[in-house]
Amino acid sequence: MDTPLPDDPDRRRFLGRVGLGTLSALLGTVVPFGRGFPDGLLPAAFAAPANGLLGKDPGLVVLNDRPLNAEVPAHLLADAVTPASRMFVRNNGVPPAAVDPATWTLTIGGEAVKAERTFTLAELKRDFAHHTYELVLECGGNGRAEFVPGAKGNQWTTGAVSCARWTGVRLADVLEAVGVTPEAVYVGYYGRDTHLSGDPKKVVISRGIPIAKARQPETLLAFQMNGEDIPLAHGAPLRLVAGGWPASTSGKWIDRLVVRDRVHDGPKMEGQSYRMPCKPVAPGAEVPDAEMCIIESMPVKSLITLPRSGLVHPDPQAPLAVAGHAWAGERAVAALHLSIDFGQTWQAVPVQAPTNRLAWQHFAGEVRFPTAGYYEIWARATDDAGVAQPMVVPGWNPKGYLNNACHRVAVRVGA
Ligand SMILES: Nc1nc2c(c(=O)[nH]1)N[C@H]1C(S)=C(S)[C@@H](COP(=O)(O)O)O[C@H]1N2
Ligand SMILES: [Mo]
Repeated sequence: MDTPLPDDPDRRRFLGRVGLGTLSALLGTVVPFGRGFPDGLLPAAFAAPANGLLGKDPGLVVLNDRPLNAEVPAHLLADAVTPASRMFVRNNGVPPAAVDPATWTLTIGGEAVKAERTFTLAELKRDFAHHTYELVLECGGNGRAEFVPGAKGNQWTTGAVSCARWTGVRLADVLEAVGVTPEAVYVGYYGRDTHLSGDPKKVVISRGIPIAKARQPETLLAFQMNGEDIPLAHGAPLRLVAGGWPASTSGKWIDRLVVRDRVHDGPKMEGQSYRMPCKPVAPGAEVPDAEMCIIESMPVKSLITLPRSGLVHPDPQAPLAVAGHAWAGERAVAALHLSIDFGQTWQAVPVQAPTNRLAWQHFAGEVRFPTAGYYEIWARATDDAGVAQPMVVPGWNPKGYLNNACHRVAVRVGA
């Protein structure tokens, strides 16, 4: 699928040296004539179909190239386990241009450790048991594009979600080895990306998770994704992975963790970032920071990956196969329903058990259409606490988080 980049002046203004640095980092190779690259020009590798050079499917849609952010059309997310080539990219700053696993270290400090300690990556791999889990990472802003009034930020539609197979050591085991005091409340991360301003002292993003989430068996310090070294774009050589929570809690390129005696207060933990109004507000309302609460587990959601929206289904008599994934943050998905009549009636389709807790679950079924014409297939997942996806965009909020409305695909039945 070709999704050409819109060629507007705003987009072109973003480019220049930082664009090239990112390009070089993502390509994993040098740009020999880089100094001659005209300032303000878009590296052609960011445009479909050439972004295959970046190890990405040409169908990924680049939303911003400084920092690089790209999402994945629903039909390209059909794999049971998301391959690197079909994984969305969300950067808040400039990724490190190169990482050296041989010299990489992770320092664990903060108020609530008995003594600060530094591990080499080799020590982490050698001294702690390895575990592998399939974990859903969904950006808190996935679905933002649908809020009215709109919210600033990347206009994600449905494609800022992945479920890869992560391998690493348990954060809990490493914290145990370091020695954590009873005052521990939160674990914050620091990564080695750099601020868009170019100021080396400015931290791009430093979020984290409560100590209970840090101690869950599935919370990993990961060094592999899908059985290979983590790709640079996704946090090589070491990444915190906290499945089921906003993916912003899964720090990339991490070299420092802090065990805090209070809620971590790094950049993008406070103010309005990754927070929802503690109580529902009217669309467009201004919400004081004190009334914004940190997002924890993500809500129940599903994605139809088959058929691709826009399909022409020539034979009205023939059933149409429908498949996709559903996930529910810390919860499991208990049921999945499809509708072809704009939500008037629903049919249940089977949902597989997850490979492990916090993995997405696959559904597959078929629908039959009574006559030729235009239809929409809607999918609605229900979690194991009985909470279902809303059919329309839920709870407006200032930053456009947590849109878990039913996914819809368009189908024309009949030639
Ligand atoms: N160091 C660092 N970690 C980060 C980010 C970042 O900008 N820098 N972005 C976060 C956000 S907002 C998301 S949604 C996920 C995206 O992960 P991905 O690019 O591997 O899909 O990484 C998170 N971890
Ligand atoms: Mo995100």
